[in-house]
Amino acid sequence: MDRLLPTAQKAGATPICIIEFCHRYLCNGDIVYYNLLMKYNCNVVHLPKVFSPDECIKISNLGKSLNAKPALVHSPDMKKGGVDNKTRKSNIAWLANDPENEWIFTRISKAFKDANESAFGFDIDFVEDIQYTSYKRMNFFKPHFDTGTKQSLSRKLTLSVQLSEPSKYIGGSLNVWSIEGVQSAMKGVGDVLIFPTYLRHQVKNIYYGERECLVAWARGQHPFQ
Ligand SMILES: O=C(O)CCC(=O)C(=O)O
Repeated sequence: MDRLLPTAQKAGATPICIIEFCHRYLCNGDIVYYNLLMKYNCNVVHLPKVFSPDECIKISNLGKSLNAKPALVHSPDMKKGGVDNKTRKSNIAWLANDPENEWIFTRISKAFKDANESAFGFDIDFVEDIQYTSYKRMNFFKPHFDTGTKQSLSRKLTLSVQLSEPSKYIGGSLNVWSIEGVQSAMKGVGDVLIFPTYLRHQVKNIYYGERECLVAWARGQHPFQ
């Protein structure tokens, strides 16, 4: 541990803060994340009203037309993902980057670019297919990371767009463990949260109604390692 302190100091973070964070929240064997937290900042960026309410209704209708299926869970030792109702319960569908969806990709790419320039400075050059997600009553996504498996090591940033009116559901907060503590995504329609994929995050249980969102990831050529 002492060996790593100078790296943290060079990175400008408070070492005690990072070490406490890593000890409390990262699992055994997560030295890769530990090193990442040292190397990169742990900011989260809130961008209000990236999509208008009408646009969110349009995206919600599009998502509903896609016949969303139960979401899978991936872990480093799994070849293929599988359904794991103890870790993740929600339905998802994928939006391909085709001409019909271009306006959504353009807006999301701009949000990534703005946040990256102001807060992260990662090398990012590509937005994956976008995930439409619907959480109904008693759905959730337990604490997890969005990078770590071989396929996801070049994923740098996660973005979530709130599509549902906050009055339409109870629960369902998106919480991210940043270096400053747990941060909750704003719940306004069209609000966006962006954070590094190596930060632990969760979606709390929904007690009533439905929460819909879009989740997108920006990749860069050089994987986190
Ligand atoms: O529902 C969200 O806003 C985030 C979902 C999430 O954590 C994920 O898909 O990795």
